Amino acid sequence: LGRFDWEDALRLDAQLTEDERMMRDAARAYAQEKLQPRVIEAFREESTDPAIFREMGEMGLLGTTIPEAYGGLGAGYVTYGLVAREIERVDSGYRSMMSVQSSLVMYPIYAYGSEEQRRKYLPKLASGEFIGCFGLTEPDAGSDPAGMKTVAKKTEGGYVLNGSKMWISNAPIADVFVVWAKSEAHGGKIRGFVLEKGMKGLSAPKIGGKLSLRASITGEIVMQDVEIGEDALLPYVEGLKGPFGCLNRARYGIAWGAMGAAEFCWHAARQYGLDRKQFNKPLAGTQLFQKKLADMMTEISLGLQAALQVGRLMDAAEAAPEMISIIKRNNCGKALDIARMARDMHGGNGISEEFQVIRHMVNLETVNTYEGTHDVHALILGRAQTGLQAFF
Ligand code: TGC
Ligand code: FAD
Repeated sequence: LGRFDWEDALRLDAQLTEDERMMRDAARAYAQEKLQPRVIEAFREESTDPAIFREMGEMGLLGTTIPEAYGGLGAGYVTYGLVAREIERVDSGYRSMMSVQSSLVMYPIYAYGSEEQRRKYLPKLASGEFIGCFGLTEPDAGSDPAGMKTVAKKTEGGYVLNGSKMWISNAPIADVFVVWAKSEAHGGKIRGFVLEKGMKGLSAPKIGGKLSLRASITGEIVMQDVEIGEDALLPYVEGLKGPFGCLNRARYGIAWGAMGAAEFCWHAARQYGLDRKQFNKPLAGTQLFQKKLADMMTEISLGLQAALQVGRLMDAAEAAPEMISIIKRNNCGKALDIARMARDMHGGNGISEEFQVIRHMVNLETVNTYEGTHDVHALILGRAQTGLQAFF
């Protein structure tokens, strides 16, 4: 009979390659040594240090799956997932900064961009010299991005963009904006455009007062007669499958990341229960406490196995979007439940920034909502098995 390691219950580690383990360990060391010491203050002050992008770039954490020729790491999706898990073990906001840059900005430029666009943007995005953002959501189009109002009108040498985007990660500090708009010249179809900071008519005001994901800056993108050349159009994709192709990758990374945040909360609750005595014995020695720890261990072990399986299928180019909906939805929902449970198990200390579980808890509210809400992924999965769409 085999040995049981409570921290790696289903032996995820043994299912990884040497290279995957190495990259995971490097990401863990960076996250624990460089991100962990600044996160409590960053969250309290609602401040985002742009230097984090350059640090992540140096570590090879930006564009993990983008080929080396464009400054990426040329690694697989399991590696990308492992990195997301380590970063989000510290804070969902830091993972958000990393996954927007990698999956929502570098990926579309790589997959849908011209060779000139790839060469112009990818190496600087990979090094963190450029910060990127992805504008799909609008004030009146969230779960239903097809309802977007942003339009691109054809001009002689290019396009003029008008519209506004809402809830955009990284936007106020971004150099590069991947923006989705309905293009009149393409029959009203959704097309992607790459905008740059400083363009006339383009602004990205910060959204203040967030009580979740405070270490990751979020903004609007306002476009008032922004004139761009033909070379700003992403030439090789048309329709909603453009942004969804990016979202598949980011949602997959979130499924791993949410498990990292959950693991932090689980480990913290376990340790707290071992250290804290009430009624003359450690809390961890009570049945209710142990039942909660057992639930946490079980859900995290299953969630990680599912994410690994989808990652292997992504590396084999065989993953379906519905598989990604299963793991994004379930892992985010379970991580949120686990964070709430860990908060409760810490008693009064659970609401203090020092113990960190409440920060993870409020962050996971956002993670459960963005990139397709928990319920929107349920509708995707309901449609997949009944053939009936229940969105409207
Ligand atoms: P529907 O009719 O289902 O599809 C329209 C077209 O898109 C294609 N498609 C996909 N392609 C690739 N991958 C996917 N996952 C795809 N899903 C759909 C589909 O084949 C079709 O193509 P075509 O060629 O036939 O036109 O579209 P619908 O309008 O009915 O959509 C419904 C729904 C709910 C599935 C969709 O709109 C949805 O997923 N809504 C959620 C919106 C969302 O996820 N927004 C995310 C914004 S970005 C963000 O949150 C970043 S936060 C990042 C961070 O900080 O970490
Ligand atoms: P709505 O779509 O209005 O949904 C509200 C509620 O109604 C939800 O509970 C939802 O599940 C439910 N609902 C919606 N439709 C249905 C239906 N048909 N049936 C039943 N229930 C339904 N977007 C970007 O483009 N880029 C980013 O970088 C980005 N970063 C973000 C960062 C943060 C901090 C946050 C909070 C959001 C970010 N988003 C980003 C936006 C995010 O993707 C949207 O908030 C999300 O898709 C939900 O859209 P909404 O907020 O408009 O909610």
